Amino acid sequence: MPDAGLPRPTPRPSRKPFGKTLKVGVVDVIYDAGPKLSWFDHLESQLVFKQYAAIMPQVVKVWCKQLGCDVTYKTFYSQCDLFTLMPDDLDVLFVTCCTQESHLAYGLSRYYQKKGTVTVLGGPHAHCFPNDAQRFFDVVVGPCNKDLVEQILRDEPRGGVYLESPPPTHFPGVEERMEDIIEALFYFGKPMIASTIPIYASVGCPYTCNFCVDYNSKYRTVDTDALEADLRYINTHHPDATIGFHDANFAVRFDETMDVLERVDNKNGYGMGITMSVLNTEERIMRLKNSGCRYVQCGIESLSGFHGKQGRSRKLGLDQARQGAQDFFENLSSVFEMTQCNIIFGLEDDMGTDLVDQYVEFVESGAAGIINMCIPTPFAQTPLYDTLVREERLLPMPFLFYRDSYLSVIPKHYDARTYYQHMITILKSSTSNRAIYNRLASPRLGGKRKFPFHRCAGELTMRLVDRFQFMPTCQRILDAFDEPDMAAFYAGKSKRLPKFFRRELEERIERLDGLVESDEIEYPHFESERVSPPQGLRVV
Ligand code: B12
Ligand code: SF4
Repeated sequence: MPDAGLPRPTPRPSRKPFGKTLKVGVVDVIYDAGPKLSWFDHLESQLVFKQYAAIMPQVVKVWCKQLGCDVTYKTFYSQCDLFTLMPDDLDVLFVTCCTQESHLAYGLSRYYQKKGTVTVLGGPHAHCFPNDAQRFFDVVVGPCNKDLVEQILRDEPRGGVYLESPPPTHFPGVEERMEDIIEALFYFGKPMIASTIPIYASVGCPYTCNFCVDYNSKYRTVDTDALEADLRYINTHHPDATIGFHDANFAVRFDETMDVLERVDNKNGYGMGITMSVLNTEERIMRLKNSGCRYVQCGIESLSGFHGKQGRSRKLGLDQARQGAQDFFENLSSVFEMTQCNIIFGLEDDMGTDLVDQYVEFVESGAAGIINMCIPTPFAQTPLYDTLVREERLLPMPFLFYRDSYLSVIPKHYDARTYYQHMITILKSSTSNRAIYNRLASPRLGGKRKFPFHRCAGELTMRLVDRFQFMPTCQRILDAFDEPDMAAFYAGKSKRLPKFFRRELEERIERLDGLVESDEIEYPHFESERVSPPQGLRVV
């Protein structure tokens, strides 16, 4: 059952419930490109990371405005000095960030605390590592609705408290968020080729992948009337913009979501992430295409556990799994302009060189478009994190290394040096002559390119990033294994951060001098293993 029956809060008239007009800031700290930016970093920040703006900070901004506050909302993607984004005289500052940017969020919080502002952290990092964040913020929030925001604005709590509420049953629509969408995602007030308008058709996910924060979330489609209103608004006012569905897993209730897109006769292009098992018929794939879908992202996660993603109970041999993935993506990328395949190399079932060979074959076959190769990251509040703590395979890496290229865990079946060697082999294959030829040559010449060359720009960029950013960083880390402190750290014999990482840590936090001590970032407060974690609530 969709939750169309859930009560919608009655809109409240604008008022001043806090005795005065509170000055409030909302900052989405998206990306730290480091202290010195090359021209490529500038370009990447503008075209890629700017587009990572989240929906929830915009929602919080709308709520604060409805509560009569004077609110400034900004995103930070390394486009300027973080400390000049906001007015200086804020009463309350809301910040959100992923774990890899938490050092910047911490610095920003201290900067405003010194001015007397109450600082609040919500979002992915607050969800995963509240204990660590409580050292730097006055308030850290988990699930959060408008009443909780109102409570924080009224009480202005301090001292690192943790607060949570039931999640919202309704999100402000695109029309209410539009000025923030323009601020965050458009260029000079207009949508450009990279611009998206982010919306939800659902929140949560009914699947239970052990590395994912959504493994135990409750899946809910948003009110179909609200989705319809959003789509009609976008089609009428911004027909050239691309819609970005920020659902953890799009259209799990496939017919229900498609019915809305079809009812609206959606003409805007859209992109989303979806589970392979949902796309199990040709009819579904064509329904997606005909409703405007241009970009599809699917997670294989691992060829070792591939059968699960396809909704099969029988475990496949690696060769069969690779062939299955290849067939699936070949079909997909002949229909959609842009496809992305997410792989996490080094999950618990991954082992041996056969797996690496199969990934190389898969990548070079040119079947998938963008290959998003990830390193397992130990986000807390997940079963994988609990296992890593229990088995003492969680390395004491500072959170700013919870990003591409940096391994913060001891993989179950690879030592770190071998792991990096394999990762480099796979990354190299994504820009090998064979991969480029298979992917970009037209079918006339034996390749698999179905769309005009200029439509492959996104994919080419990602492959160049792999070759010239991701892979060289992996190579530098691999080379550093010759330093004894590095080898000892990755063997779990020393907890001291190797000099190689300390140098980068110091470079990155130099900008936070006088706000955070390097020790505070170097030694995060990790969450402990949960003894009886909440069970998955599978609602499909
Ligand atoms: C949509 C999405 C994206 C989109 C949009 C970015 C975004 N931040 O939303 C795109 C594709 C761009 C993206 C990119 C990335 N993502 Co992402 N993404 C998600 C996803 C699937 C949904 C987020 C969402 O909107 N959920 C729905 C909302 C309603 O639920 P919620 O997030 O649980 O929020 C509740 C509370 O946390 C709170 N809340 C949330 N935000 C805020 C903000 C404030 C101010 C307050 C007060 C409260 C509050 O209220 C909500 C309602 O109760 C999540 C998975 C997940 N479930 O969160 C991953 C997730 C957030 N992504 C993740 C990661 C790692 C990334 C990348 C770093 C990947 C990469 N290597 O490039 C980038 C970086 C993005 C960035 N800098 O923000 C991780 C973050 C883990 C972490 N602790 O850091 C997650 C959790 C997935 C995972 N691995 O488990 N992502
Ligand atoms: S299917 Fe995707 S969103 Fe759902 S639990 Fe697995 S990884 Fe997370």
